[in-house]
Amino acid sequence: MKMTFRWYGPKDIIPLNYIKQIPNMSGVVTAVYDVPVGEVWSMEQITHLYELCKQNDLAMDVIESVPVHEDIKLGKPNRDQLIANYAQTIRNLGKVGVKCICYNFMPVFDWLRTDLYYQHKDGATSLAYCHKTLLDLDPKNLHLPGWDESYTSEQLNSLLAEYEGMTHQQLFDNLVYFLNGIMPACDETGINMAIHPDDPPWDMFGLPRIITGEDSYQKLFAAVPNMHNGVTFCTGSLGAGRNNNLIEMASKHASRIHFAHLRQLKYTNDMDFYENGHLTADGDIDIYGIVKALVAAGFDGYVRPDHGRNIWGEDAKPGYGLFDRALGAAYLNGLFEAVSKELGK
Ligand code: DNO
Repeated sequence: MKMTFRWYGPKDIIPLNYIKQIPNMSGVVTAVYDVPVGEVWSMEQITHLYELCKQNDLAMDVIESVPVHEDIKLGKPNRDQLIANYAQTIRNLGKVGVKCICYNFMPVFDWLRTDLYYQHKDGATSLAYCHKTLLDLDPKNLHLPGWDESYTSEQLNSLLAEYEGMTHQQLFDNLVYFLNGIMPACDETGINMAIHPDDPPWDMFGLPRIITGEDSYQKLFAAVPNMHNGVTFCTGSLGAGRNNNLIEMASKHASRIHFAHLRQLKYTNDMDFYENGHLTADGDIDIYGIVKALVAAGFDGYVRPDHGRNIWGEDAKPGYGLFDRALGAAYLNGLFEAVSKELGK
């Protein structure tokens, strides 16, 4: 396992050397943030980021994310050019030794939460999701917590209209078309693609979501058997789907799990949850069991602590403070060490 930490580039308030001070931290997971989606990331931008990491003795093996243009998800005629651009970004990233790219294929919205400052009794805050609150929102006039509002209402309306009537199968076919288009670049560079599950793993505002659990994994690997077609195993996203058996999935798909996001959820009813510290006892996700399943199955990919709480007065980007993620990393390090020794791995 290689422990990593998400870093939002030079504008992140967390300095790289603080990240380096976390025990066993091998590298950061980052991205070039100032390129419009669909354009090629230049060598100059990539090298700049790479050098910053290197100066702090941190690897930049994992990119999260190279975003996929909506026209690729929609299967529009200009997708071939956009896919060629994506493949060029993969080749450019390969030149500085990147090994893994995390991406998602969620239409329009990425992860969705209804509260970024859910209050815990001890004064900590964390992200939370309430399905009823979400249903009451108007997708055409959204001001969601965490939503970056990069679309104007007009743009959002016309984008949502373009997706109208799109089936799960059509979206899936567009994903397969995209993957087949970029696999040659992955074969050349050795870069693994790691699709992030839909978060939460159910349809939103009538938009199809297709990476939600075991069935999606089977379908995805059957459609594109190339081993560079893998996943980001996000326990928080998959774990929100109450039917997903994460231990079974981890053990069955370890060779396709190029990257693992390990985090905790506490269910509050059938669909709702809040996030918590990483400890197994602090929620409904068996982090210990999942780590054990991964190690037993020979997992040797990248891991990062995922969303943490805001604690100790830190005023951080929700989910992405230093303190609780560092505690998460320390806890995960301990689990991996204990389990690996116990299993003789
Ligand atoms: C949220 C993240 C996601 C993830 C993307 C990957 O905290 O896990 O935004 O980075 O879905 O493309």
